[in-house]
Amino acid sequence: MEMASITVPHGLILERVLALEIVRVTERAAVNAARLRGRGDEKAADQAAVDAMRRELNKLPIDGTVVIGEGEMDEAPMLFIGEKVGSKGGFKVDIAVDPVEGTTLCAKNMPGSIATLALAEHGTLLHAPDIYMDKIAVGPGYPTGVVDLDAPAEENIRNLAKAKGVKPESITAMILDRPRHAELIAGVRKAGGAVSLISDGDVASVIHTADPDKTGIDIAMGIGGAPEGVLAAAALRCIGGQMQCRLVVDTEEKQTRAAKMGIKDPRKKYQIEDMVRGDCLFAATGITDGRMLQGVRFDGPVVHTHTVVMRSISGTVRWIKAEHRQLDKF
Ligand code: VTB
Repeated sequence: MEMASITVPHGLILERVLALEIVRVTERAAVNAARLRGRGDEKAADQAAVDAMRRELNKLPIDGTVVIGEGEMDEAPMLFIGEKVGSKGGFKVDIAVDPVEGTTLCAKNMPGSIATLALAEHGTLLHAPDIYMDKIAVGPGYPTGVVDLDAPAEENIRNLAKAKGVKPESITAMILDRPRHAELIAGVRKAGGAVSLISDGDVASVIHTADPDKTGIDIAMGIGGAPEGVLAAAALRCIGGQMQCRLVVDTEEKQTRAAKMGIKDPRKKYQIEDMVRGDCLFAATGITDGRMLQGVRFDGPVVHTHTVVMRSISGTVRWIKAEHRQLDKF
């Protein structure tokens, strides 16, 4: 009997396969972290997710290097920067991980915690130190430069509203609830916009901008972690949208750290293509319920997970709801 065949260009086979394989990685990290939801122990939840992620990454046919991870040096228990993962011998890739984005959200069982990772061609991801990064992001469909990291918040809200064809009152900005954002928040409100404050989890806030009708979020703004900035850029590279970022290098010590990671101009204004220079895959699984992803649900012998996975090469976004019955795999 003749076997049916699927025609996939040779160079894309692995990447297409990996798009589904990385779902297993974030699913398992999310389930392991979710078991520790609401226990007040951020470290334990993070470690559980890291262990699951590492175990699953090591099963993939990749020669992977963690470039955005949990520690800047050889911090053995975590997925540290420079750590090699995968069954080796395969596709050479760089990996950005945040096994629990929003560890506090998970520890307090509050909405918005996700397990996330991005995988890209080797040498194409920005090696960002774990310092702050100023960010601004909007979803697809707007003219290039509709908002600008260096423009006042009022101007950005007004320009975005104009481009969307609505009044500034219909624009909602998602911002981390931090004292450092007092001026930014005031600026958005002064222009007439609404502010949706979050206590953690600014990777998700950037992704929300890609689907404002569903999430209610038009723009993500403010200072968060640089590693989270690179992960969010990978997601937007897949779904479209605009993002501008700049590292906050305000001490000599940070400047040295940035330089050590190969950053020549610490004041550089990054566009998405500067942070993710080639094709990438991005996946996120909900740990706790959020605006876009449901959290892990434990239902007797069945565990439910909700994942989004994206590929930049095709722009395909898949929402995967999984029911897991073989629970020893976690
Ligand atoms: C953000 C947020 C993260 O850190 O990057 C934030 O996305 C920034 O740091 O979930 P501060 O908490 O110091 O403001 C997190 O909240 C935690 O990593």
